[in-house]
Formats: sequence, C-alpha cells, structure tokens
Amino acid sequence: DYKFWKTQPVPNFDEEITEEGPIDALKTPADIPENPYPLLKDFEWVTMDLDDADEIKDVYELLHENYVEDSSEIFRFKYTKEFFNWGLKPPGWKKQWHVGVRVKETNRLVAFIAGIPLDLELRGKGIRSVEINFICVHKKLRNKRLAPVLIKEITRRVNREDIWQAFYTAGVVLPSPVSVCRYTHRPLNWEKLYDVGFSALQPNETIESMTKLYEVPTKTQTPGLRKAEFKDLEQIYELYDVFHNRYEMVQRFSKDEIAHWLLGAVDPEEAKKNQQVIHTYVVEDSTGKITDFFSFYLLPFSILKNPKHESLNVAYLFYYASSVGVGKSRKDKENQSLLKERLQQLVNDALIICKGLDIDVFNALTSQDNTLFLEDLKFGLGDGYLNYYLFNWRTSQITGGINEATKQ
Ligand code: YNC
Ligand code: MG
Repeated sequence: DYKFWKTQPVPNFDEEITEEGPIDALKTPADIPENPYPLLKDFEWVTMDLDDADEIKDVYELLHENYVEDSSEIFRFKYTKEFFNWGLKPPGWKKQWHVGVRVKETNRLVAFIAGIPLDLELRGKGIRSVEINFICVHKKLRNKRLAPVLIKEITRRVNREDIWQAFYTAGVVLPSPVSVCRYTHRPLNWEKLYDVGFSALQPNETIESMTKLYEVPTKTQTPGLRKAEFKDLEQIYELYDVFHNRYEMVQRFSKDEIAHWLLGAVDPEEAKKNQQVIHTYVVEDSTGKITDFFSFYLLPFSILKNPKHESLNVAYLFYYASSVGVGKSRKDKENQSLLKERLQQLVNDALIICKGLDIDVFNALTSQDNTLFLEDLKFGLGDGYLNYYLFNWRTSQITGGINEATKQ
C-alpha cells in the first residue's frame, strides 16, 4: 500500500493530470535541515569518496553481493572501478551525493544510494534534476525500512543544492511511472547463453540451428564507420542535440557531458581507461562530416553456480543519432522508414563489432527509436520491464528518448 511513497511528492496511480509542474510547495535550501536524518544507533551516514580506491572497493563489494539479481539468482551485475568512474562521476558530480551507511562498530558498508546531475528536457521545458540510482541495502538488512531513509537523506542533500526534481528508473512498480520500457536481448553467442540458462531450446530447434540463426557478418558494412575520437566532439555534440529534438523527454548534454558519456571522460587520458566501458562509433562522409554515431557500453554479469562459465559479456545499446532523423518528427512515416533502414544498418554494425569483442548478448530497451529495428535484427523480448519516474513533477505519459538501461 506504498506507506512510504504515499508521503512523497509523486503522482497517484489514478490521478488525472490537468497541469504539469512541481507537486510540492516551492522551497529554498534554507528550508531544508542542515543535518542528516537520524539513523538507528548502530549505524552512521558516510559520504563515499569515489576517488579513493578503498572506498570504491567497498561500494563495489556491497553491490556485487547485494545488488539486482534475476529471479533465478543466477546472474548479478559485475561492476568495475571503470564503470563507477564513468557512471557515477560525470561532469558536475558531487561527492555528497554518493551516500553510504556503515555499521559504526565494524565500519562495514551496508547501504548505498547515488545521485548525479541531470539536465532533463521535457517537451521543450528544461528541468534541472538529478538522476538517482544504485540504491542498495545489504541482504541482511532488508525489509527494515532503511530504503525510505536513504531516499529521504539523498533528497535532503539534493535539495540543499537547490535542486527539487529527480529522475529514476526501477524494475518495481511505484506511484507512478511516466513511461515504461521493455528489455530486449540479441544473442551473439547462443550456445553460451544456452549453457548458462539464459536461453532455452525449443523442441524444433538445435544448438546448431540457433547458432546459425544469430550469426553476424565478420566485417562492418557502413562506409566511413570508425571509432569516435576527441576531434569529433563538436560534431557529435551538435548531432546529438538536433537529433534528440524528436523525443518528448531527453537528457540535454553539455560538450563536457558528451565527452564524458560518449568518449569516456572529459580528459582524453582518463577517457582511454573508461573506453573499456563505453564504446562510440561515428560515420564520417567523404567531406569529413559526421553523419551518424552510435554507442554501447559493457557491463558483464557474474554467473553464479555454473561449472563452465564465470561471467557473461553483455553490451547495452546507449545513445545514437543520425542526420536522417534530424528535423523530422516521429510522426513522419516516410522519414521513419528511412531512419529504420539507417538504424538497422548501424545497429547491425554494432552487433558485428560486439561479436568481435567477444560479447555474448547485446541488450537494448524499447526506448528512443529502437522499435524500428529490434525485430528485424532478431532482438527477443525479455521478461524485464523498466519503469521511468519523476520526483516532484507531475506530467502526462511520456514517450522517452532517454536511455537508462545501465544498472537495472
Ligand atoms: C526502488 N527500487 O516500495 P512503500 S533501482 C524506490 N525504488 O516503500 P525497505 C523502492 N523505492 O511501498 P528493502 C524500491 N524498492 O512502503 C523498494 N522500494 O511506500 C520501496 N535491492 O523499504 C518500497 N536496487 O527498506 C517500500 O525495503 C520501501 O530493504 C521498503 O530495500 C529496498 O536504484 C532496496 O533492486 C531496493 O537493495 C534498497 O531491496 C533493496 O527491500 C535492495 O523495507 C537490490 O522501499 C538492489 C535493487 C534498486 C535499483 C534504483 C532507483 C532508486 C530510486 C529511488 C527513489 C529516488 C527518488 C528521488 C530522490 C531525490 C529527490 C530529489 C530532489
Ligand atoms: Mg531495510
């Protein structure tokens, strides 16, 4: 019955939306308590320093042992230091938004929640926000109402910075989603997926027939396709920006944010390390113009209890843009079929590249314009849904351009 969520500035399930905007009364940082919410006496709040290798390790271990698992408890996200550097330290990140709870006596980290800055644009209106992610409570402390305390504490810390809206996604249904996406999976190494129990064999199929079904060419097919470089930054930035005008809800990126999210980091040296995680490709035409780009990131799963395999290599489709879609509405059928053809070719190349990187499965959400190519490229619908939420913002249902596959 949502005892906690009922007290929060979020819309009810059955609410009729007549006006868009904040739900809470307007406040200023001075209205917000300076001190953290009280915790049970054995625990204490900590700010995690993600520049410190030991602290990253604590977060990594907490999440590795206790974060999202599938219902069969076979797969668990295998985070790395590079993944956190990329996912939790974008331009403008704040240390105080990496919130931990430790046991006083042992110093053990038992809970975590993170926020990062996010410039949302909703049907043309900019909303300065944060994205909240990685909420995690140690398995032994579940169902003790610690999650609401974490959420209230991060809300306090965000409000103290004069930010009043947040975006978050979850597999669970809470009051009330503004959008919902589905996970889809494109096998690249079917036999391994079968071995680890991710894929099943139907009576009329064989391992050979399935492997053949998911075969991809060995070489990419788009002329002018190459890895993105820092010299492309300006063009990628502009292409992202104009392409995303086609969506109702988008993340607006500064040039530094494009460098971070698509090239790995603002600093080219640091970016090299994070390029194990985020991979971006551009298409350059004969005049030097970048006409398209696509990106995917890698986040493996640990495979629990399997004698043959320890991890599953997983890629997630991230942002893309094509000049084919620029200035065109999603209601323009003719343009959508041109874009469909283009995206099919680009994402097919992404699959080919991933096969070369020894990726076992390539995941995508049904967000952005993905439904134009998912079926033709043999993505299968998964059983996972991803619900999209806004905190302290009332609005009607949104068809999203936001890609938030990352951590769920
Ligand atoms: C969830 N995922 O409904 P009610 S996604 C939000 N997001 O409240 P307790 C959640 N709320 O129903 P536990 C939630 N899951 O009574 C549960 N809840 O109103 C709600 N799992 O608390 C739940 N990570 O402490 C209920 O539950 C209340 O001990 C129950 O802890 C929950 O990161 C959790 O799946 C999820 O570690 C921490 O199960 C725990 O079970 C766990 O008794 C594995 O909590 C990891 C996992 C979720 C990943 C994610 C997005 C988080 C968004 C949080 C909301 C942010 C709001 C905006 C704040 C900033 C505002 C500004 C400005
Ligand atoms: Mg709890």
